[in-house]
Amino acid sequence: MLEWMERPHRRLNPLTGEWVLVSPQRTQRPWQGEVAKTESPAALRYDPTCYLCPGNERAGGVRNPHYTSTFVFDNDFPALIPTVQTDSLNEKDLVVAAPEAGVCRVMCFTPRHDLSIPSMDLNALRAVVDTWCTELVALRSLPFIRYVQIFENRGALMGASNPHPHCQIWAVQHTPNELVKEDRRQREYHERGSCLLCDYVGLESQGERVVGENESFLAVVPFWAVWPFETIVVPKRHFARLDHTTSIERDRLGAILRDATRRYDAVFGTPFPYSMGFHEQPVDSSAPADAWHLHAHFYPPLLRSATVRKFMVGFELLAGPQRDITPESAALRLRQVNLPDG
Ligand code: H2U
Ligand code: ZN
Repeated sequence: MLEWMERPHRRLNPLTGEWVLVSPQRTQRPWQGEVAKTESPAALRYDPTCYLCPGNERAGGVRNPHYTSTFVFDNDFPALIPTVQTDSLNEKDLVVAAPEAGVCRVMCFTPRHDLSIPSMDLNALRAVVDTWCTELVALRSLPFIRYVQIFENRGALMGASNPHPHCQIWAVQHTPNELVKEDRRQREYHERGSCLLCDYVGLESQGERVVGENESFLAVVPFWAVWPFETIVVPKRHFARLDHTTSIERDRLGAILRDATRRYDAVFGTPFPYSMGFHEQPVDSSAPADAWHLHAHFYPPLLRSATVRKFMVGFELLAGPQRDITPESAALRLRQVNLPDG
């Protein structure tokens, strides 16, 4: 591997079949990046102006209950609505459109306005995992739903509209692009006789790209990571969907998410923005269940400090992604960062 760290190369993302350019020679200097403290975490436990806090009125006029754990509601400004239509548009296979139905939900992780995954306790995180599972099962059972995407946008940099800890859940009528790719790649890999991510976990265990782990989950900067500090969280046991987790696995999922996000926050001494979400087997998957391995992706944009982010521009926008800092050095930083007590 060592000689690969000194010359430009490309790496394959086996989950999508896409390549990423890696230019490690541009960052041979050891990293002593500044640790700038900027945005400090929201201090208020309850914010009377927050539309997600318990008892407050939302932008759409509905009042939140005085919830004490997680709280899920239908998005007041949904991107999709559950009306199924059957018409379509196709002019010479060039101007093509099809209707899309769906359900958009918003989920508050906790009534506490000032917390986030890294500062929540394990019991509260367990409630989050349980609620994710309940929502997945309920939404997946709707007859027109083929895929349910849970995602969290954290931080204004990633477009989060509110610091109150929350995520979104979109259930959609057609399997989205990223899932189509992952579905096909996992099916094709499985045709050789084993699961892609089971095999990958085997290769990465205890390795140089590991960020953290517990008995049930591995957090790793994948070999093919595009974003500087991108990670995936993968269960060590094979299963295709979040609600297939056992009780202890749900506790350990909360723990690994907490550990991973605490590491992120410690890297630049700032709440690390990211988009994260789970990838599960789509309802109309082309692959058998033993080909599909649930996982979570974290896509964080920061590169060198709390304010210096990676831009996907130029070559990356027009041709394909590229990175300088290697996944191995990003993993080392995340693994060795000093975590605050707690
Ligand atoms: P983001 O922070 O990821 O944007 O998620 C917040 C969502 O909450 C967003 O989709 C919805 C927005 O439409 N929302 C409501 O449903 N009700 C409100 O009162 C404000 C925001
Ligand atoms: Zn709030």
